[in-house]
Amino acid sequence: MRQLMLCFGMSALLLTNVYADGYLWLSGAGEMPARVFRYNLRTGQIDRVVEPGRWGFVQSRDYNLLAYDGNDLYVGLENDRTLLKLNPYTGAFRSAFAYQMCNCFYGHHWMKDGTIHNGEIWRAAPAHSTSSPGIVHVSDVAGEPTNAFYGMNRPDLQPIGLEWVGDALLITTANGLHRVNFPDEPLVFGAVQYALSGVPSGHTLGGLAYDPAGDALYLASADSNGATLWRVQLNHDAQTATATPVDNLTLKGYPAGLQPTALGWVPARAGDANDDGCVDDADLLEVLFAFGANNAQADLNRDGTVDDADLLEVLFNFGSGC
Ligand SMILES: [Ca+2]
Ligand SMILES: [Ca+2]
Repeated sequence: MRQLMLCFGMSALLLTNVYADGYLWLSGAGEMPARVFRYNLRTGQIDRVVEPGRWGFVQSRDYNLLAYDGNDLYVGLENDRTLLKLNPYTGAFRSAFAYQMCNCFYGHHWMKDGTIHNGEIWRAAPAHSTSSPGIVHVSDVAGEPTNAFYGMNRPDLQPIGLEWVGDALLITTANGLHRVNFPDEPLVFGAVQYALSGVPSGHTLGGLAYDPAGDALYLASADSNGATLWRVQLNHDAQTATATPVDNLTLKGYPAGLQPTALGWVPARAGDANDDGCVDDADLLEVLFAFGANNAQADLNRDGTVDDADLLEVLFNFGSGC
C-alpha cells in the first residue's frame, strides 16, 4: 500500500501541469439507485455527487455517462430509452428526451459508456446473453431514430467503456482494451486487442474518456478495494496501451465497491475557481481569500501559489459562462 501511495505521489509530481484542466464524470454501478461523481483534475478531488433518481425518472442501478457536446452532459439510464441532459459543471438537471433504439434491444442491453462523435451518440452495449454478440448502438444527439447499430464478430467481447480517439473507436471489456475495426459489410465489426500495461490484472476495466485539447485518454478501473483513474498512452502501430495512474479515486471520495463503468470528459472554463461553469464574483473571492497560499481550489494555473496570475485569469475571463 505504501508503495502504491508513493507511486501515486510520484506520478502526480511528474504529471503536474501536463493535464488540461477539466472534470471527469464517473458512473458508479452497484447501488440502487446509482449516483454519478465528478472528479476535478485541478483539485484532485471527487467534488460533486449527483443522484439522478431524485428527479423522478426511471431509477437505474447504473447511470452511464455519455459525453459533453459543448453544452450539455448526456447521461443515460442503464436499461431505458431516456437520456438526461445535465449542466456539465454542476450536474444539475436540464432536460430529458427519449433515446431511440431498435426495439429488439430494449430491455436487454444494459448499456454502458458512450460518446458523441460527428453528432451521433455511440454507446457500449454488452450482449443480451452469453450466446449473442456485443453491440454498439448509434443514435443522434436529438434522439432521432437512426436505427443504426453495429454487432461485433466476437461474441466473447462484452463492451463496457467506449470512446473515439481521433479516427479510432476504442472499447474496454472487463479485462482488455480493444480498437474496433469497421469492415466493408454494414452492422458488423471486429476488434483487435491492444496489449495494456500498468493496470493490475485484478482490476475490472471501465469507462474511457478523451480530452481532445490535451490529447489525453483517461480510463477508470476498479477492484473490490476501490477505483483508480489512469491516463493511457496508445501506440496504434505496436497495438499497445500504457496506463499511468492519475489518482486513487477511492481515497478522493469515490466509494469502494462501485464500478466506474463510464467516464465523461468536460473541459474546465478558464478563471472558474469554484468550478461551477461561470466566472463571476465568487471566483474573484475564491482567489482573494486564498491569496498567497498554496490552495489547489484557487490556484488556477497550478503553479503552487495563489497570486496575481490567478487573479488575472479570473479578471480576463470575468462574465464567461454566466
Ligand atoms: Ca465560478
Ligand atoms: Ca497560481
